[in-house]
Amino acid sequence: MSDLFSSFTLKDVTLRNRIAVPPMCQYSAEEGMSNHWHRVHYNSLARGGAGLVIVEATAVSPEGRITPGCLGIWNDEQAAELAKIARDIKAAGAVPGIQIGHAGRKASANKPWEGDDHIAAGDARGWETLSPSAIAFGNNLPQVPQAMTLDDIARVRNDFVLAAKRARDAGFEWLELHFAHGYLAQSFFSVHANTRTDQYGGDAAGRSRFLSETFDAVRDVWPENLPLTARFGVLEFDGRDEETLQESIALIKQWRAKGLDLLSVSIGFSTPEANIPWGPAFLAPIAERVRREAGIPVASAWGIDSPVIANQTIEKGELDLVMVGRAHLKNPNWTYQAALALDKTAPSWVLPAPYAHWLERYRVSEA
Ligand code: FNR
Ligand code: 531
Repeated sequence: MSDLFSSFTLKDVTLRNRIAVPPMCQYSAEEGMSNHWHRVHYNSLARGGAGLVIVEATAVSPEGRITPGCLGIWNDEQAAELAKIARDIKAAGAVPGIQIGHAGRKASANKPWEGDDHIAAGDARGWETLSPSAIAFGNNLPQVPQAMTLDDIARVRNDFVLAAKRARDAGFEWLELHFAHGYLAQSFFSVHANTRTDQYGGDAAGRSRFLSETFDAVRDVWPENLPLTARFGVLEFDGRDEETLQESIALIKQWRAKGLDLLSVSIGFSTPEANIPWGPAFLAPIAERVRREAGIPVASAWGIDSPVIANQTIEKGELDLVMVGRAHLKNPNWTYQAALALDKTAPSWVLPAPYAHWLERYRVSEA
């Protein structure tokens, strides 16, 4: 039986355990460029022992950033700096992953700690947003986006392809497409955001066309031997959840057949009216259903910060991989502490030789 500290192999990539750091925006970039903060942040997470560290939502184009502080991968200079982060993560023994995305109608926002709302009209820091239809997200993000033309759709799809190529060439070994959380791709899928009457709207096939075409185009350029994954909001908690879940699972099955290697099960966040039943590991049973019905390995996050619960989700076969987000911000050594809490002997990836020698020969107290 697998547990939290079993290794996990997907394609040619083996993670040293089942713990992943999910993408978490730092809102600390300028013009999409990473800097010393990103190096320190990702190094500490990788050194902490997780098997996989996924770099935060990285925009495929300038207008695809959530805030002016978001990372980008639309030019070679950005990719060259990101390559250093990929190398650092790998040097610390974790697999370097990256999430690429487009924020759609949630773009052009202030940083969360500076309001989390749209940048005011007329402020030069802001920009026009894009979405399948001209529908704003709600009172907090009231800017009405432009409904995308067919040319816009083709261009953004191609931006994903260019971003995937740059991520590949920068040394990332795990790619996650951001198809979740009410950003552009999720908006195409969502009945709350997509009222188009052309081939990109309407029934489930129409609302999933942008996602599937983007997936196919990225599949063509991402190496066969490396994991290609997506994060997707499989439901909204908006009262029509069974219908959305069934549509989602049917779609994931199609992507699985075309080469999706793992799905990170998440929430749609396409409507401010959702009633989300927050609680420890509340999404794990839904992820298990996706795993079983779509026949695909799954990861999931959301309130899995107790080592015992994290381990249970793996042992029960709910998840293949546990995403531990905010708990890693509190404690980048979460994995080491989880190993101690679960009575696992400290593995070499937690105490590499340059540390273990000193700690074993000249024993220091556990306190
Ligand atoms: C996030 N989350 C997130 N999700 C995502 O898909 N891409 C991203 O870039 C981000 N950015 C982000 C920033 C910050 C500061 C937080 C707290 C969260 C969501 C994140 O990956 C994770 O799903 C949630 O934090 C829930 O997991 P935890 O924190 O309960 O373990
Ligand atoms: C969603 C979130 C909601 C509530 C608590 C924590 C996280 N995330 C989504 C993120 C950005 C920050 C908020 C992305 O997917 C980029």
